[in-house]
Amino acid sequence: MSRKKISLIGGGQIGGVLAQLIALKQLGDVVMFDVVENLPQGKTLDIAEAARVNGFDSKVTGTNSYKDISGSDLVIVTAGLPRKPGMSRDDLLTTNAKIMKSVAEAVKEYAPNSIAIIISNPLDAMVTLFKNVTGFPANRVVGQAGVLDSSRFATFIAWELGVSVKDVNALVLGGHGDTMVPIVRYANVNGIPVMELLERKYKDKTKAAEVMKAMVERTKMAGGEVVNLLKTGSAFYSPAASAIQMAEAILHDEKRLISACAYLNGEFGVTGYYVGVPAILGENGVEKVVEFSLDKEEQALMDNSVNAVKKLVEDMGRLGF
Ligand code: A3D
Repeated sequence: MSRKKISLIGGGQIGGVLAQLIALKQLGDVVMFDVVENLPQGKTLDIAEAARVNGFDSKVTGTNSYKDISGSDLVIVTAGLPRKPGMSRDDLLTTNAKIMKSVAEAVKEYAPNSIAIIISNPLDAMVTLFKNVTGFPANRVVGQAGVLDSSRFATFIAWELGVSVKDVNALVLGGHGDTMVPIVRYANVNGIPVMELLERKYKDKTKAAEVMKAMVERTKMAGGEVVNLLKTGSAFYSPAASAIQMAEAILHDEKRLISACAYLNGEFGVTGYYVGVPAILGENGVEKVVEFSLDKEEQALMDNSVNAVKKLVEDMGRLGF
């Protein structure tokens, strides 16, 4: 049985961590593409030369030629500029739409049967553009955002409660922007509602609600918090790890139910847009969008987030994409 072929489009910060994680986990062979001459070759040579020490057999190679992604099973796209302090993800729209269009055209030509995970920002618009340009069926194009946003929310909850993050379940839905929707009602530690644990900790409902509100706000702004600290780019370890969880679900047909930016066909009352929702990921990519009832407040937040995604996609249309 041959190993899976995983192509990384973009060999920057996230691309580099992706390549290393794929090799360490032996998910398949890696081809890293970038437009910068010698960058993907250098990065992958460095990673490959650690194979003896890390004990992996995955081949990790770099290229500036799209021909080399031919026959990929999975493509992960990080091509595009990251944010700098003071920028919103939406400020990247014009530059990254141009890049994403060229990437999608190449993937359509050289890897027409692949499943694609998109990471480039502004995420919801970039996934939409990739799907429109490739014409791939919706199940084969998915965006990474919700896994990371949910992981950030879970991390803050674990720190606050002094419990292992492994026992925290926290789901973040909606667009990957400041309007994202952390679902407080279902956040739990091994089944015990986080709100109850906070109320017991503070013996005060108002204080517990304030602490939760602060964690929700920090989750929504978590990407910006890292950008402000790094100054020269955005988060890359955690976005890469999050995409790897999705890649594993797909390559190992795990049927994981995770938050993913998936194409909606009436689910959650939305048709024709990519939005962060609970989805089952398996060998066919997005195998199912899983609906559940939102309460009034959650629905209002979701509507607000969906409207932000719609506006972003309309802006992209006005730019000619
Ligand atoms: P960076 O380190 O700048 O890497 C991007 C790479 O894309 C660079 O190596 C560029 O040379 C390359 N590139 C530029 N144009 C092209 C092209 N036409 N074809 C192929 N490659 C090209 O950025 P990064 O890796 O830190 O981030 C990559 C993207 O992910 C950015 O758009 C970020 O905003 C985004 N991002 C998304 C999340 C999500 O959770 C959705 C999180 C963090 C970053």
